[in-house]
Amino acid sequence: PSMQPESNQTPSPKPLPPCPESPPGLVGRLLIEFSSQMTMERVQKENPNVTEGGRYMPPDCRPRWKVAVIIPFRHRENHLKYWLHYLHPILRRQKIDYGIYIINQLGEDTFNRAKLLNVGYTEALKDAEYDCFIFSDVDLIPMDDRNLYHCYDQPRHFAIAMDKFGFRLPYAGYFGGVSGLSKKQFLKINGFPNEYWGWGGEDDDIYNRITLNGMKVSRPDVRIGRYRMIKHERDKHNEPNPQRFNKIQNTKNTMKKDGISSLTYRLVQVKRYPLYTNISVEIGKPP
Ligand code: UDH
Repeated sequence: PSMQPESNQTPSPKPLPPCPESPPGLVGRLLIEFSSQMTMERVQKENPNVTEGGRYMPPDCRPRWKVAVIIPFRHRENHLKYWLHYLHPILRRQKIDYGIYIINQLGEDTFNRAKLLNVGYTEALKDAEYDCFIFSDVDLIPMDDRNLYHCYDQPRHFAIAMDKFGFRLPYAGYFGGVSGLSKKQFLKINGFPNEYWGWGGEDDDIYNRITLNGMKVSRPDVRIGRYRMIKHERDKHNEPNPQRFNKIQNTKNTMKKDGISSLTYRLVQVKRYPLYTNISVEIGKPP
């Protein structure tokens, strides 16, 4: 055998270019409907490139953000199928590096959306070094894929024009439905409040935290920030919280002690499904 000088260095792969600010594969306005039957099998077949636990990374460019999408959840299996059916392809076209986390409140005590979102932030960070967190209700689907699910210079409100509010902001300080904060922005406001049990107020408290800490909310164009909500009745054990009006007057005093710094919960199970990670937790009940 001839002794040929041999290079055992494999050529290093070309570094990927940064992902474009407006990904060329976007389609713009989308047709969103909830009348066709949806099954998890179908949604899995539609999304073969999503890896276990609902993770995806663009193969051809380097995204600026690593995004954890956090969904507060209890007994909404049917909504989740539609959410996954619509959102995985949108996020793929948007060239987002992401993971999907369903934060499932165990038991039948009063629902607590903001506390579940704090749990999602904490648990997602055990998985990967996320630097951007998008918090989405399970029943909200963007109608335009130019509404990019990454983080911005200021905390972002995405769901600014929902069908149920006549495609307008219901009030200037509305921050509900779908929002996004970088890790830095989230820590600056001590995360979200843990003490809003039942429906309402927690999104206004988050809005207060943002402005009290010298930030302001950024929003997409009203033609792009349109959403469809899957129609549903009020859930059991998520009645309107009568304390919410008082509590949102007090954010300035409560935010330093109530937040990600004071979060406690019991993690019961982490389960990786093909299209999402399910995190089941006990978060207690109102005092
Ligand atoms: N959520 C659950 N399970 C629950 C309660 C809430 O998964 O039992 C989650 C879910 O992600 C939902 C989000 O929390 O999208 C927000 O709760 P919500 O959908 O109840 O709040 P929304 O303001 O509706 O959308 C209020 C009730 C409207 C009743 C209208 C009757 N016609």
